[in-house]
Amino acid sequence: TYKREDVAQRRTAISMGDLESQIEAVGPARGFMRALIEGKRPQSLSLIAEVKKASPSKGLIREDFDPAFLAQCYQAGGASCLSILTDNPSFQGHESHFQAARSAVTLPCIRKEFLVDAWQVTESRALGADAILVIMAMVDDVLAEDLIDAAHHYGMDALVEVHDADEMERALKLRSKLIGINNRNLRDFSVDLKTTEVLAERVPSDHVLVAESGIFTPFDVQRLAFTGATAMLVGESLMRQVDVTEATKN
Ligand code: IGP
Repeated sequence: TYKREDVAQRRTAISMGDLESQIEAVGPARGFMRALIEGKRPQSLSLIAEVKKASPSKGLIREDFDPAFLAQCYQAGGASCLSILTDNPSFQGHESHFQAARSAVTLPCIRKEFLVDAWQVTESRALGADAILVIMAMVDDVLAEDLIDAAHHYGMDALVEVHDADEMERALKLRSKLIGINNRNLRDFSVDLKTTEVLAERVPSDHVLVAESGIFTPFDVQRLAFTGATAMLVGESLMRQVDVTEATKN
């Protein structure tokens, strides 16, 4: 609900005309889903590397937090796409983090934000977003479809995030072919890579699958590569490294 109030406030502060000229200025969306497919290597996964300062479960993750620098490290390390948190206060993110990170690289970037209104999709594009996140646990099917339609209208991709079989079933009826399985349970923050292993079986081969959260070791990656996933979304384990470029390479 804090998100709805937040959105209502920003919506009155920013005119549609301003957003449209910002959209002109950021240039066309970079192909997010396409980059994930092209970045996939045999027996491995393409990487969406996340710029994440803090999380609700772990608190502050990285002290020296410079979104533009981190984005450059990720690009130099071979990531295919970036994910940048804008949510505040839970993740200590900010819209400016997104803009700084994206303008420092050429990689497609997803805005990691809790979307509760299609207006936020327009706002995301104005910030430069190449993709948006649709969390099935937070939206009904009508809103989910609205968010996806709005994303596609602006040439963006929509990553539809699920955590259980019921959400997966709903997600597969939607118009986006990009599905994310979150290994983290948003209720108690526990993570289990089995979530991807079990739910991946339901994903048809014309969809692109992203395994999200709780990925730390090369063994984790290997395990997920067997599920048919195309990509992985990694935040914390990279954010905790001193040399982010080197860590991204591994
Ligand atoms: C990254 P991790 O465990 O590697 O830091 O997880 C990403 O999957 C996680 O930040 C995430 C997320 C979300 C954050 C997945 N879905 C939805 C905010 C909102």
